[in-house]
Amino acid sequence: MADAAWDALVAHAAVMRGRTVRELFAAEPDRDRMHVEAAGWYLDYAKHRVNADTLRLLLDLVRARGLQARIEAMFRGEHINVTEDRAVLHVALRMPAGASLVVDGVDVVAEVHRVLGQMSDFASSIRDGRRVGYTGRVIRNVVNIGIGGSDLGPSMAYDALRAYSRRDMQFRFVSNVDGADLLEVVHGLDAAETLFIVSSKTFTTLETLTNARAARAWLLAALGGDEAAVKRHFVAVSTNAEKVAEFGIDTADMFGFWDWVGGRYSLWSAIGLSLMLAIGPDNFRALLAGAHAMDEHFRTAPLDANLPVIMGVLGCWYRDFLDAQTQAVVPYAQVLVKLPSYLQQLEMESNGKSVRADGSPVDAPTGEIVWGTVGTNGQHAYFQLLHQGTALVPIDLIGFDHPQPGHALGNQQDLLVANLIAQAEALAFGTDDPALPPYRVMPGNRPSSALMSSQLTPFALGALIAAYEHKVMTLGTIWGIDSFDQWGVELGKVLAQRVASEIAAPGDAGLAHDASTNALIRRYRGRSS
Ligand code: G6Q
Repeated sequence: MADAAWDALVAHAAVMRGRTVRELFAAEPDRDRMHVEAAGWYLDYAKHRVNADTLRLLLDLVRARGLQARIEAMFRGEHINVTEDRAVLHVALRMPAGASLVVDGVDVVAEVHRVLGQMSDFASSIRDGRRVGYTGRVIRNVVNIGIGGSDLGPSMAYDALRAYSRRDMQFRFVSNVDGADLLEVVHGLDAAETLFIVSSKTFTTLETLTNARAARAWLLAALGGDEAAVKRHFVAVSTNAEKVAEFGIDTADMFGFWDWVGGRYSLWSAIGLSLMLAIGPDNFRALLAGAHAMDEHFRTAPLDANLPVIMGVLGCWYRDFLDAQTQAVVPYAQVLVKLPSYLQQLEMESNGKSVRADGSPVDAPTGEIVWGTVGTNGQHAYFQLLHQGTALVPIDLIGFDHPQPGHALGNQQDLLVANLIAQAEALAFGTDDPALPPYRVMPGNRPSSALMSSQLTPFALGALIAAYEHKVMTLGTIWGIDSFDQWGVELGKVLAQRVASEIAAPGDAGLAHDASTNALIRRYRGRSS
């Protein structure tokens, strides 16, 4: 994009490409000042291939692209999701009771707290055994049925916060239309003690509705076939009351949300009901409070002390000026095992776009390919490429000072954190021994951030996820794209329908795809039984 701020970065990158992290530390020994704190998180970005000039130029760019005005527009409820003509208000989902945000004549914060109250009452009635199943048995198993944004958030957060959950209850998540997923999830569960939460914003998603119908059949087969059992064992999270009623779920047991909540931004809404059932309403509100603290920081902190903005501009630096294609996320916390997948959706669905919001094509690379697994496991696998491969991969290393309640075991936390710190150092500085043969040389100059917090509490998790959400918005603003639509994913929702009907249809007439697709359909139809 031809503008002064961008051109200045192009020129600066030509110089910085030739400079190593080792040289940058030699020139600026006080690089430990390159950190920022927000909502209980400490971000160390000193080991990046940037200096003070780089940061200044990147912040000039976000200023030139109008980030602050866009943040204010989001918080005012303007329709910044232009292709769907919708407001983007996941930040309203974590505003405290008593705050007010009026959009199109409706106080959305009041609405949010009404639903939060409904969720809390329901969760409490299940958790303390007041609301029982069809046969009068207490509910001990909760199964969330949803996919994409209606699955990844609650299942990631449940894993992350299991230390805070009801240990005498089971929480499971089914998403894939592969029958193996549902069958394994219900395996060993007693239907009389099982609650299904059908989570679907549209209540039309093929995978979720197919699984919900199969779960209903499983339940009815186990409980004698009385349709009345469905109302005792199924609740819905959706924006579509008509479809929910059609399914046989009492709309009094429907937990609503709004079109201004995007699927991948919906963990904070009623989509988090399964999580609330697991960790309880107070912990769920602490999660929201953590996210809100990060929201306030993002909205008010100066750009050079703004944690999500720093994360965003670093992403832009590598993607657009140093030719990196991917971003690794490595949490040093086993319970964050699903965080890389969650962030994969958040970042890639939001910023995997090649036209700007005004319809014009982008003229610089957008969208980071996000991947990773937990440390230390990754160190025994793909870290080889990170240390000695040819690809430039910026890495987020995420860690905690203390284990979660009940997870302390000897000095294992010290070892975990020692690994995080040692990897960051080795990636940045490599080996410095001229006697080593070439295959043992670690070149270093591999950038990473360390994101540290005291403990993985609900508050800390909320703040972390919100930081990534705002990183995504920062990047989307630089690139001028709509980070809140997902037309490529929408396409996937209709693509299979035609092939599924052709697979089911007898005879070969009417197959009008390309030769390869036709052959695959014929081959599958002709499979031996
Ligand atoms: C998220 C996406 C997508 C969506 C799922 C489920 O931003 O739009 O992952 O969440 O396709 O959609 P439903 O909740 O409507 O079933």
